[in-house]
Amino acid sequence: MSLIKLIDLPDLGDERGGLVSIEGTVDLSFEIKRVYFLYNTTSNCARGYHAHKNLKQLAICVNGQCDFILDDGNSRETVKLSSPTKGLLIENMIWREMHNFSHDCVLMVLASELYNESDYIRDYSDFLNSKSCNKDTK
Ligand code: T46
Repeated sequence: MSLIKLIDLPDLGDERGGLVSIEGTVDLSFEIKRVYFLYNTTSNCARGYHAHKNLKQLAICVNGQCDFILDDGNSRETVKLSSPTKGLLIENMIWREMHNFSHDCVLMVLASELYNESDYIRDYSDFLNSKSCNKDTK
């Protein structure tokens, strides 16, 4: 099964321009508790390099483009986000990296939880260990 789960976000726009609406628990499997966005990302800068223990997120490139790498510890896939009508669903316990931000990229993220640094796994070996521990207890 692919790690890349893209959600189509209907464009409700008209001749005046685009409009996308996202309703937590209606369009998403989680309630939206936090919204943040990345913008003015320095060229050639990569971000992410972590996984979350519990957090689920939907990432939408509302302007410009960037690449996401998702990794579940077994396989690694890349997807380019370049449309405000496509949302990338990122489940918990998925390692993510973001690369190739265009200068005009605005990456908006809808998150299922408030910010909590203890939910981050920022070391790749720790991530792989946590994945294999989860496997062992199943
Ligand atoms: C993710 C990817 C897609 C906060 O204080 N509150 C927040 O809501 C966020 C998101 C970050 N921060 C602080 C934590 C760090 O001191 O802002 C600083 C930069 O965060 P970080 O280095 O984690 O940023 P990215 O771009 O590597 O990752 C972010 C999110 O943190 C992460 O959850 O999945 O975007």
